[in-house]
Amino acid sequence: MKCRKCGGKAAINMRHHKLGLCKVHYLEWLPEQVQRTIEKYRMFGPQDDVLVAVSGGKDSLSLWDILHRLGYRADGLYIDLGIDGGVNYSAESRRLTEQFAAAHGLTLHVVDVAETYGESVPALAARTARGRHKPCAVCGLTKRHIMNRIAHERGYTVLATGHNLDDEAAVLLGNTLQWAGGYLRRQAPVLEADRPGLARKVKPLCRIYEREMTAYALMRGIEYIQDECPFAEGATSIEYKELLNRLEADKPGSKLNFYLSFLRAKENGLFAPPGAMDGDAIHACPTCGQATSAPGECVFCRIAKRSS
Ligand code: Q46
Ligand code: ZN
Ligand code: ZN
Repeated sequence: MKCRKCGGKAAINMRHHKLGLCKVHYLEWLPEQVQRTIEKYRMFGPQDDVLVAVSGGKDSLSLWDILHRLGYRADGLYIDLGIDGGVNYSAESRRLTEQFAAAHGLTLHVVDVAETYGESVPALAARTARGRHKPCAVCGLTKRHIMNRIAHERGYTVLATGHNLDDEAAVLLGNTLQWAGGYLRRQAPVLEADRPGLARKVKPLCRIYEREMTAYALMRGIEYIQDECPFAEGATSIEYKELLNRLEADKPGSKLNFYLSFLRAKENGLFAPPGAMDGDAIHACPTCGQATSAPGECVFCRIAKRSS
């Protein structure tokens, strides 16, 4: 396999694009793809202040690296969830994130959940019915809350996350299997701010295969946390990813096609609500001001209050 650009030895072969590239040209090609995604879905421009949610994993660190290489103003946000699980997951991912920021001279905000709200995510979750099995529900809620808060307080206009194509396709498969209309309607490369003054959420890697992100991180020499969060084990999304991988192995491009056809179908009105939008019941939480559909205070504020 040869590089299509220079004829040298290809470092990666992307069957779905029928494209082989050497290291030099791959490291040029991938940021171009991300730039095209940013433009196609009108995610943000050079005038925006972007906050990248960084977990210490390959996707978010590479996203931060790419945005920086593309010349965007992008700062990082690391949320220390206080997850140990025997592998010191949070401590190690935090160390790697701080190391990356320091090496590239980038601005990183760190929010330590236990320091800020009195308890780590697993401890917060243990107090609620939601936390009976896994802390993921409370974890997701907490991350969303903190991302919105920091973006708002520090004046970022855009919040970028490192979800790649495999992530998005797996979520899409899960939602499709249940015909979860509300979720299908909301799944998109761009989520507009739920209130004026809040940041819009964007996923610049939504068209990039997970395998392509791993290759990028390795070729750029980015040191990232390889362990998954210990609570991710057994998640159905992992099963869906494996299913999609089997499909992809048989028919290269299936994953991308599944996701892009969904976006096109949606553009053509497939999931347009018949009447009122389901966002009608949304109001501002009286405590933190963020949008919520819960009656009265938002669920996060209720959980946080119980621990303090
Ligand atoms: S939600 Fe659950 Fe993740 Fe939080 S507790 Fe770990 S697996 S990190 S994306
Ligand atoms: Zn080349
Ligand atoms: Zn609230």
